[in-house]
Amino acid sequence: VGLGSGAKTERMLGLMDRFLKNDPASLQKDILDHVEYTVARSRFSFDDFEAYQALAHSVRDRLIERCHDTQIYLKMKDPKRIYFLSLEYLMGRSLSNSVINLGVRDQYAEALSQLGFEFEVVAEQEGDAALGNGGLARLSACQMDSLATLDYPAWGYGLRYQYGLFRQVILDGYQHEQPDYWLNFGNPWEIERIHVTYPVKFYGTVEEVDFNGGKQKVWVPGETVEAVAYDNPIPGYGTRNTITLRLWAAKPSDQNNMESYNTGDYINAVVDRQRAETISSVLYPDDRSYQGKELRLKQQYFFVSASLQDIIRRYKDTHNNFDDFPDKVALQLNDTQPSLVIAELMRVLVDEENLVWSKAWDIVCKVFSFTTHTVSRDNLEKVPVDLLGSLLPRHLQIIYDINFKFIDDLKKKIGTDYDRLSRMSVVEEGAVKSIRMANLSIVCAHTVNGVSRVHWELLKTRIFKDFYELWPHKFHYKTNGVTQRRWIVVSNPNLCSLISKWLGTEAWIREVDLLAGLREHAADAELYREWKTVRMVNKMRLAEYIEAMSGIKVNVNAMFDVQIKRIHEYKRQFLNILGIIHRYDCIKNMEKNDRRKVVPRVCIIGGKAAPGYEIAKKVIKLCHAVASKINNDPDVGDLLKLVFIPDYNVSVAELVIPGADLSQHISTAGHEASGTGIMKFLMNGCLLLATADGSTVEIMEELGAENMFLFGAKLHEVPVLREKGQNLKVPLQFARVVRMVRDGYFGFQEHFKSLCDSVESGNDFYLVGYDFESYLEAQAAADKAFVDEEKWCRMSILSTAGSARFSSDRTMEEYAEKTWGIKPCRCPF
Ligand code: GP0
Repeated sequence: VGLGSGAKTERMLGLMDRFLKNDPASLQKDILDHVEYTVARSRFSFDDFEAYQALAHSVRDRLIERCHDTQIYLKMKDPKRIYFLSLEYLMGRSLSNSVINLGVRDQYAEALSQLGFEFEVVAEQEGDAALGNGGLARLSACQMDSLATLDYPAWGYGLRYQYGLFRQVILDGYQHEQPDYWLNFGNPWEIERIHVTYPVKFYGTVEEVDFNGGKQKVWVPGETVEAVAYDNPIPGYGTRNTITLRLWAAKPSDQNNMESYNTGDYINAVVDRQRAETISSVLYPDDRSYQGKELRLKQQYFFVSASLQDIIRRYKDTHNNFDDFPDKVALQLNDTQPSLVIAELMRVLVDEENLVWSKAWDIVCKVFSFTTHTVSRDNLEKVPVDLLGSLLPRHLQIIYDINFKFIDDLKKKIGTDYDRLSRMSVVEEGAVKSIRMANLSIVCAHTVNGVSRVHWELLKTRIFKDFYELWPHKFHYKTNGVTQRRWIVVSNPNLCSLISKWLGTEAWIREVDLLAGLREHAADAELYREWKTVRMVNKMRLAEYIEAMSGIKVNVNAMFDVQIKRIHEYKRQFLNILGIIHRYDCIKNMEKNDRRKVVPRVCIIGGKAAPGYEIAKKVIKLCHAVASKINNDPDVGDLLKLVFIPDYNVSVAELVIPGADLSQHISTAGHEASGTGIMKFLMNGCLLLATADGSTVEIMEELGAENMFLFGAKLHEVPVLREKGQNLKVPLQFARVVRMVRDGYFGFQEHFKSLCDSVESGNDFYLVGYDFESYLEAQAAADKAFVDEEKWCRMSILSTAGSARFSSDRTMEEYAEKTWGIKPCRCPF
């Protein structure tokens, strides 16, 4: 039945809807029905996991209902849509988030409790969806939540990996990687769309054929794989709008080598066919390194091609030519991984839709916006021409054509500055001739966004200086943000209630600026008491987790000092550990009496190292070696503990962040494009010990430098300091702690040698030695503040109050208005 527009249809839809009831009794019946008919267990006997499955299916039914309503309404209104293309999403768990956004958490909790189950326990049964590496991937997830909540007509597109980010297992202090076959226990949050499939082609040749009296290039592909859609509903909070994250899985296609079935080798032909599925089988675990692997390139093109076919199919439902395409479609490139879509759109428009090049190019230049997440030229993605040419021969030609025209125009503007021309070229000549995906993206996108103000400065003055000078109007920034729904409401329910109580409203969950209202109460003794209680309860929950996991008993009155993020040299976990060694050394060398003055600390570190990143893995080993020394030293007792939390992921973060007193964000200035973990800690009232890098600079402006512990070389000092090399002065304490590691004080002398070498003077690229002294000063300031409980509590309240600007709601509004040109479209029924 086709739906018209107008009042009648809206009325009709209003009547049709809401046949799923949300009172506890209906929910209970629903859960039991799912126990019996979906999970296929007796309604008289099921365990926590089965309860989770049934519950999830009941929620899923409601999500599907809302998804349909949203899509029907959008189809009627046909607004401009934003299509968010990202190769990675770190969604974590979905249950709690969904029931909260749907506004049915308490009803479900009640229904469960009548059945003898506890909501929290049931929710713990869910595993994480870890289809991403780190900051970039979690950012995508936060942004999807905001897009849904703010009623934007949005779709997310990505890949449905069968293996998510590896599980980290620690054996003898060393990281081991285990595959994360996360679909083993089923995934109630996805809807398999067996009818939404597209062929994706690879390899083959390009041939010239006669067309309209001229010649036209056609791609004759060699292999076809089928992309199948899996829809993951993303519910908004306080709205019926539920958008879709559509992830593609690879399946064998019937269009492939039919003839091989006639050769008699039936079994091998089937096995061969099955190999198509490897395209979407595994997530690459190295964030920010590109090694020119064919499978990776296949993944990129696979997801981009299927997504674009889907987008064009939807557009064509209501249009019969491409004139309005830029008014109806905005395509967002989350970093360069999806950038092949540029060549693909050109190919579709020119080769398949028969538009002339200039017309197609005009469209392409209007639809793409590009966000870059990196600060360093070395991390930019480069695809070897040989690889691209064999996998996607037609796309390589198109990219050459785009570049030819770009360089031609550029010459007219800047003349024959060959150095600059070659720097800006999309094609890099050299030992391995490659395509520079960032240059391709900048040439084609109407807007290039950085992820913080500092990042934008770096784009303009360093990595993309040449492009900035050519097209200053293209360069902008949208400071990253995180969603307060997941990072306060879901993960810190006690703080959530407290905030609502003091603000007298829950409206801040949608209108985050209201959080600033807490400032008014920042001197209220009653709020202090309640705030401290909430924080203490969270610390106790974290302490229990630490003990269950590592057997280490920690003192909840100690300062919980946390650094959780991917392990990277530039993030300087090594600096943190050396600081801990210094603290330990000081305690050991104190008179017994003086030890009473030490502020007790529990240092918590967590994070994964890329499997091939040797130095990062050694940092993990060092952390364990130091921990085993400190934690077993009776001289130290409760004054200092060091805990490594294994297998850091989204759900671990949800537990750790609310329990942290102090968190560390200590990258060398100029290396963290933004940083988003820091925003989650800020929202939860955790104090920050940080360098003036990425978004921290903006946080400082919002909060006041006096409410954080800042240290370290400034952005402009870093290059000057590096110049000094061997002549750079480093403090004596630094030499001493590095020597302790070198001399085998913590064992494994040989193993830690290269780690120590990496910070030796003249070699210390990340300025660990140089920043050590000011790091210790900042740590001492934190100790001092912690002793003054009132002061600490006030700073904590001000942190939450000052976090509004770092909500992804604000980020998404900025993108919508300034970059994508889209408007909210709220489903009225
Ligand atoms: C940046 F280049 N980020 C990359 C990458 O390959 N992976 C990745 O996670 C991160 C940045 O390091 C960040 O500064 C930023 O906030 C995030 O992307 C989102 O923009 C650290 O979280």
